Amino acid sequence: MELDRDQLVTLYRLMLRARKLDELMVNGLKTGKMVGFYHSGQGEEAVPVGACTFNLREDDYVYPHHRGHAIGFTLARGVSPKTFVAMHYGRVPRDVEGPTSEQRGIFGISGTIGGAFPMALGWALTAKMNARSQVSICFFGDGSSGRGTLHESMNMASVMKLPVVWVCENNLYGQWMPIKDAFPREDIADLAHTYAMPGVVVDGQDVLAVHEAVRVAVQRAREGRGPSLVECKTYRYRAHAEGMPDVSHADPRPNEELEAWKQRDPILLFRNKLTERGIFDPDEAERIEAEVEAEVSALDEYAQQCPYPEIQDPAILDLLLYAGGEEVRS
Ligand SMILES: Cc1ncc(C[n+]2csc(CCOP(=O)(O)OP(=O)(O)O)c2C)c(N)n1
Ligand SMILES: [Mg+2]
Repeated sequence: MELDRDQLVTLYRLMLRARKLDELMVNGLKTGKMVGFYHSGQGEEAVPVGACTFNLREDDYVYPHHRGHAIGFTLARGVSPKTFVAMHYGRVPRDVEGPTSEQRGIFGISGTIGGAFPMALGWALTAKMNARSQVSICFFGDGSSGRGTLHESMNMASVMKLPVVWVCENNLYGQWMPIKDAFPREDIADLAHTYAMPGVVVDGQDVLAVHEAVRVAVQRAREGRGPSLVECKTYRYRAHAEGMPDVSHADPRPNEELEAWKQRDPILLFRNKLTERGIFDPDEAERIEAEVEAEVSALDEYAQQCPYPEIQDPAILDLLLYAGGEEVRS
């Protein structure tokens, strides 16, 4: 289905917003504004934005991937980023308008990778029992493709013809493990054959390709025809995680590989496409970029005005001091 001009521009704006907010987090870690650690999603924005923005209904269930701490997913679901920024700064969000993540079917992420599969399966079962054509969409990394939970859940979803769409965000590595050393086939989408469902591989840097593949899979699920698997080949620009004191491993990824993927940046590719197709007016891309930068710096200001939580538990206070600095104590 063709997206109209406004929809195309929206996809562009959402990817850019996700990128700039991710950069804010990475910088926030360096300056001590942000507490804890962070798994950057830079380079992978086309997956959440392409998959979730125009394919889902408000009452669908979404299990996001952890990169960018799900910012691309919540933005695509129309959730205000105020909560994301404030909470990453260790603050209590205030004056948040619009739907919460929960009201858009996002109920958090498990710290244990592989936990996604049975949760999404359960929501798909709920969707089927509700009989309102809802779908459950589950994002996972290549690194969890060896988890037993994946196989149990894919099997059961197929046997029961549950309305679930499995989307693999394959960035070729699970932490420091190259997927080629951990999975015996080239494509994770090949698992679809075993579990008797359609499986496709798409260019995860192409937001329209992701949108279209997920659209087909969602439609199939809504029509009661069961699950599908969509694999998006993508790449992360930054370390597995940053801000973690114990991350001492060297990044095994060759520099040339990283540089080659950066040439196919999802935002850059889409910007070129929209310019070539005459969708963008001459100055539009620059104007959008300036607007998004202004929004993000307003969010930065906003979050710094939000209060710290009342902390009663000395163990939590110690943890925050360790991660965030002395300011928390006052
Ligand atoms: C069961 C489990 N094992 C290990 C970890 C530590 N861990 C967190 S993310 C990650 C890598 C996951 O790789 P992948 O699924 O490919 O996602 P990516 O981080 O590459 O986006 C690992 C090993 C974990 N959270 N849960
Ligand atoms: Mg991975």
